[in-house]
Amino acid sequence: MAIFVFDMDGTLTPARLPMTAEFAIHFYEWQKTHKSFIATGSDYKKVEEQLPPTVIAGVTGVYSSMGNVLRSKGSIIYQKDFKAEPLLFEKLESYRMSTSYPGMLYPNYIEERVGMINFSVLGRNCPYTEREKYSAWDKNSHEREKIAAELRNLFPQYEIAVGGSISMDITPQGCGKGQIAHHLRKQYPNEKIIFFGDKTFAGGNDYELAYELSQLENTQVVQVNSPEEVLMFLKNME
Ligand code: M1P
Repeated sequence: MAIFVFDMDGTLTPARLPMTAEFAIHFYEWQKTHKSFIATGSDYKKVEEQLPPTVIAGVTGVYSSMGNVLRSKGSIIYQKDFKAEPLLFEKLESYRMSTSYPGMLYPNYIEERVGMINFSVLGRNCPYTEREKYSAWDKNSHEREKIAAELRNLFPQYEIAVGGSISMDITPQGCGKGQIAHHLRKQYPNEKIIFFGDKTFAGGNDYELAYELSQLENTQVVQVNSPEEVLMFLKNME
């Protein structure tokens, strides 16, 4: 039996929004006959906000915070803590102070999650319209890419993944999303592992997981652009 692994934002749900009822109905039916996992950079609180309890109950496991926490059927299977050095925080503060983004900034710009830090110059507590505004500005200014490149130089001990639309995920080396590939392979040495993500290309926050899987045998990576595409692929795979 194949093991299906799904990114959450942009793959099972629109970015930072709940799974649509229509998607949930089809996906829940599909889950009854397939083994699946969630693999997300978000923390578990956001998984609970975005996925219906039926869908969460239907997966074998949820890797959250870039795979630094694994839950299965409500229990924590493992969790990897990490405390970043003060110099990193100072640097993040300085990016927030010196941004040339012309719009308003919001609180919660350094979010410490288990095993990782999520950094957003804009601030995570922004309204959805402001998220879209910053994201469009960032596409032209490349602010996040520039910050990430500088951080990679200054702190080679960390992995920096420019993930969703407004932020980047910072983890110790080896503790990014790629770790999920190896953990799954240990649990399932012989099964085919199929991963669906919306950012599996270089620079995307699914890339590390897609890349590590591509180095293993009997794996498949499916790049999708929406939850609708996921359903289409699942249907065609029957
Ligand atoms: O797509 C996953 C990403 O979703 C959020 O990113 P953003 O808020 O920038 O759209 C974050 O939870 C991030 O950690 C995660 O990787």
